Amino acid sequence: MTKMFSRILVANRGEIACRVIRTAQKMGIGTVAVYSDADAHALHVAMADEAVNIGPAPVTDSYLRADHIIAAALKTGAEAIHPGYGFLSENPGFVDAVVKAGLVFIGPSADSIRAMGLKDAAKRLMEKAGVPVVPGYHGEAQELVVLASKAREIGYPVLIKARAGGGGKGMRKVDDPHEFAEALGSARREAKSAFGDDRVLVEKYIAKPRHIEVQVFGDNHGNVVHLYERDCSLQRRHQKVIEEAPAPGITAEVRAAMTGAAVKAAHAINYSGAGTIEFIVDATEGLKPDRFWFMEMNTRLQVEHPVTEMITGLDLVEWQLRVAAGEKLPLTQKQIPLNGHAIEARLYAEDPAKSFLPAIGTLHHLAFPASVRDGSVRTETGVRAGDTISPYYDPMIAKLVVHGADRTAALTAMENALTETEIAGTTTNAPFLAALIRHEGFAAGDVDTGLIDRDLVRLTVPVAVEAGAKELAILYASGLLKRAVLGDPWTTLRGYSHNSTLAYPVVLEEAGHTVRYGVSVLGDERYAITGPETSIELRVRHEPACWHLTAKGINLRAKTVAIPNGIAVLSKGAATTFAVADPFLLAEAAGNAGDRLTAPMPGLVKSVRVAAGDVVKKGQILLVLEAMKMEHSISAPHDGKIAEIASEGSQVKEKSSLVRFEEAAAVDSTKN
Ligand code: MV4
Repeated sequence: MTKMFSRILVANRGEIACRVIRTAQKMGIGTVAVYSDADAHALHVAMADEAVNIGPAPVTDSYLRADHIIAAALKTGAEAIHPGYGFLSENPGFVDAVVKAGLVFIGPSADSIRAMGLKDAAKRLMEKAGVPVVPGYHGEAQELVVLASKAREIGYPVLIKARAGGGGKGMRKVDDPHEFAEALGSARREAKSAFGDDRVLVEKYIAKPRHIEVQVFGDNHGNVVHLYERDCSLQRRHQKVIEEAPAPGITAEVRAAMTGAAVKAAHAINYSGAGTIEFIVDATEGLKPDRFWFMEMNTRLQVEHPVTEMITGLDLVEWQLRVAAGEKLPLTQKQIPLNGHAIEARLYAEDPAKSFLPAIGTLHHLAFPASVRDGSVRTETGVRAGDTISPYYDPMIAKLVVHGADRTAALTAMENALTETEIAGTTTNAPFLAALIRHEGFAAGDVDTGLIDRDLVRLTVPVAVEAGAKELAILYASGLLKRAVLGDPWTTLRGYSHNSTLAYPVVLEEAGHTVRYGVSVLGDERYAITGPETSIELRVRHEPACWHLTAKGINLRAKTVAIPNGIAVLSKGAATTFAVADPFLLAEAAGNAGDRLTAPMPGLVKSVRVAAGDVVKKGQILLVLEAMKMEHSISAPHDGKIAEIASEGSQVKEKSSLVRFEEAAAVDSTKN
């Protein structure tokens, strides 16, 4: 007889911590959250029965501190640790330490993780177990002559890969033998700096690859099953964007071959718990049973596990807990259903129109699709309205997961889910995701890992501001719409027009300029907006979930929400924000412009290139700010003399001063 845990610690944050806690609660298991200083008020902390602070915001000081996490488990009486994904989830040293502390690691053994950690050794092991592996050289020899002759045997083009690799680092495609030595040198240097290991392997280059992975599950009684495949071919810079199950176009024959190979792979390392076998598939001639090869195994629960849950109706976290507690797998292979089609989209705080620059900001308004409606939509998130996307962690806001009877129904459900998602306060990739869902190649199931890059320009065009959005923002900012809804007789008075010179002022900040508008009431639901050049008459009706604005050339249904310093207009899954200036603060703000550079987001001053007293030229780089794992050069907006500059190594808050100029350039920010 096995006994289920009475309390577990979740060694993670964000949506996956919330996901694990939810299943634990369903099973009546107590939960302990851990959190960094930055996460004290995070959703996962609020959801757990208790929570322990494990250190400062940087992950190396908190979520990667194995010692603090194990101490937290011991202190709170947790019997087992769920690692989620990322962080310590595939760290065999952590698993050893957990076991040594007398706790259970909810995941595979340290040996299983080690067996799959190095890509060359894993491939040799899989080859021996009879799992198809990409034709190539996965041996120990590293001399140029040996590798170059192996490349000739394999046949060009070949791909050089770091054996410690992942994420495409240290990967070089070589088309011609003359380029081999050069490519090897550069792959080695990149691998050395990324992984501290410059050993490589050489493979046949697969020209039009698809990424198809098989979900496997093992228990501690020698059983292994698979839960079908997921297609994760839609990636950008090795980051998955959209995942789905089943794989488009897969046949029963190919599925049997792939899932059979995956189960064989898991058996070869006595695998226990949730795992994924990744295959690379040559999609040049459709899916064929002899055109897929083992890439690597992920020895953890994956981000995209919900698509598998949607098609099987199973709870993979529940399975993880049961297996870790010593139970046998809940179902046999034959009992595992496959129903319909599921798609997941990763909603990120980032700006596709600016090379996917990570965005930060506060989620002033956040509303997800009605998640329970009919079970066809599920949102996995770790944030709430009012939360801030911090530069310390992955900027994923949520995963939207949909299910439909078939792929077409799932695509429609996803398009609706994206349209119903309302986020104001930060830029998101929702329009990019919607463009992908509508992409004719994707819709046809013709997916491969190059799809996004081939059509990147088209997929990332900035969304045009909808006609009427600005007018609606101005009307809302005037306060007149709210009064009309509340039935204020002053504004709802029919025929109210005798005092049309009384215009309510609204001042917007538009592209660095301050623009003044006046709003007057013409009658019931009728208004006029007078701007610097034009005047427009509009009608606004209040509908249950939105405003309906009509005017010449305008027919807009949208929601409005007030956010700090502005109004967001939400429609069709996109938010357009308008900065509203308080006319009384304008004069003061104008006096401060031009002589100061402020931090566009919180971050670390990585390097300072000039000093106080230096005379600088327009465009000259003054300092480098590291934020969101990226470096941003801050350059001089005009010639001038530096009065003050932030110090190297200092942490700065959003909008705090980075540079102050001595000779302020004359800037007239009040002109229209
Ligand atoms: C390949 C390949 C083509 N041929 N191997 C990229 C990350 C790493 N885990 C495996 N990767 C690839 N390996 C051979 N022999 C093309 C890729 C690849 C890729 C693979 C899966 C998903 C997206 C990808 C994007 C670019 C390249």
